[in-house]
Amino acid sequence: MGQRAVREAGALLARARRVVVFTGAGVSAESGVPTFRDALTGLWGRFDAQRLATPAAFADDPELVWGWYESRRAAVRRALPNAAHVAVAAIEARLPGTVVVTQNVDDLHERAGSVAPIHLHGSLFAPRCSACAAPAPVPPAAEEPGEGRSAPPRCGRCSALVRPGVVWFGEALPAAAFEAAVEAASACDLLLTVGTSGLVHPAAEIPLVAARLGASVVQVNPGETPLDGVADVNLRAPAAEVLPELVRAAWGVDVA
Ligand code: BV8
Ligand code: ZN
Repeated sequence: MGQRAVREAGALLARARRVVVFTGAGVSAESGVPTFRDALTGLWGRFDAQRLATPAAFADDPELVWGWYESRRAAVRRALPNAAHVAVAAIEARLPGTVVVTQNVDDLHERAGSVAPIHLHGSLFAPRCSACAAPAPVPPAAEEPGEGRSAPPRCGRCSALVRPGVVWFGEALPAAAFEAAVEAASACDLLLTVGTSGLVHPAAEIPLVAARLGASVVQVNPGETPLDGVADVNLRAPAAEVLPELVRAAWGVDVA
């Protein structure tokens, strides 16, 4: 990784007083959780995520969609947080008041020690009733997580189908989560955007809110994104490799 860019980003982090860390699927890639665009490896290779992650797909074939989320939950349960998640938790520990905003529906930030990440797109671990929205129990880890269709449970209160607790395409983001994320982005002096293609709205607005209000922006992504021109520093490297380098450059601290 270009050491000059890491030093520059480290200086911004060392000076920062209020940090927002904005993450996408790329932060979990090195934990073996496929990014959204390739979330369809294996059986799912023949489906389009953007078609499956919709209310219409669930209405049309609840067992197919529930089975897809079951298999993604099983993959996350098998995964471990990687050094990027640990580095994010280290930033929070060093700078209380750091706000983590994630588009991910996995729980790897929490398992790495992040206190209360804002989940803009919900969570694999918060199923709810599709009719009365009552929270439903998280299904236990199946011995042999199926890689196929699976019948969603029924709501204990109204017997309607239980649905994944995620935000599907065409659905509004949870207002409280989005407002909290906009508020944090408006008040930060540094926004670190990690592992997101920046293509899904309105979540993709969050880094722009921070930049517009004068915050510095550091981007971590091996690939190009629409944020390339917005970022003050682009760290073109995998997150698990460069986030520990960034923390070391800022504070001389070694992430476990
Ligand atoms: C809404 C939960 C309206 C489900 C997700 C045209 C223009 C603009 C917008 C739209 C449009 N047409 C439709 C829309 C709206 C749509 C949208 O934005 N579509 C896009 C595709 C154009 N948005 C919506 O529908 C949203 N709702 O608009 O509602 C409304 C308003 C009011 C009232 C009613 C309705 C809802 C969007 C939420 C969808 N749900 N997830 C699930 O997970 O199954 S989105 C899902 O995809 C993820 O949560 C994530 O947000 C997104 C994928 O993005 P990333 O996380 O960035 O992941 P991706 O795979 O794309 O990229 C990975 C990146 O990591 C890459 O850049 C890669 O280079 C990098 N990387 C890889 N390895 C590493 C790495 N980086 C670092 N280290 C590595 N090792
Ligand atoms: Zn119900």
